[in-house]
Amino acid sequence: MNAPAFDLGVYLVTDRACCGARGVEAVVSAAIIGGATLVQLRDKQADARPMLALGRRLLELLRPAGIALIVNDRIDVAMALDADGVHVGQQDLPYTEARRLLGRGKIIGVSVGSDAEAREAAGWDVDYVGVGPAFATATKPDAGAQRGAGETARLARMTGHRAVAIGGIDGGNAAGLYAAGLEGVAVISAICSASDPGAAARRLAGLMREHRAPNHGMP
Ligand code: TZP
Ligand code: MG
Repeated sequence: MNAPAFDLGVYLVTDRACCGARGVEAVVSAAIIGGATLVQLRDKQADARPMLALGRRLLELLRPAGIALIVNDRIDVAMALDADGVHVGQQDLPYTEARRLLGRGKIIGVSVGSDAEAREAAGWDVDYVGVGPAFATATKPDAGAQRGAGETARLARMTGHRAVAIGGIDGGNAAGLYAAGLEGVAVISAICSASDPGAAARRLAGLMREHRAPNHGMP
């Protein structure tokens, strides 16, 4: 069984602190209506059980909308949820172990932040890469130096995989990433910290429609 279809275009990565008192579900709901195309459950602090519970609630919102749910780091939680896939970073289980656990039927994304990581990812049969940080971000203090749109797109191309940019992206700079050839933009604060998350997602979706290249699905 092949991994489910997915669109990296407007990739919402959740953050409980950024979503605040309104809660992650309310933000995800608004973002779906606004035009988010993919959602990642990311919670570095949560224990497995509350993360599982939140994931179940998110699946109830996402399944009817036909939007895939990716789980960050936690392959065990992804499997328990029967989520659509996982995103693994450089300190998480390596890609080959993730694939062995999940099989071909799930989406696996990996983080790429350097030429060496791009070359390594090029040798894996990943479903997508997340490349960054594209711009300066306060959300992940150890993200490293910003690369800018051209450099982010170069790294993405090196991998030969479908690619999403991440880090410091918002309605003010997303157009350049789409125009540079990225299939999508992954955002935390631009949507989760927005006073109107639905409007923030709508703006990004509009930029995607206007600026994304017809042959965006790298390679
Ligand atoms: N990985 C690289 S930068 C980053 C992650 C998870 C943080 C992105 O957050 P924001 O608020 O969209 O800059
Ligand atoms: Mg990780």
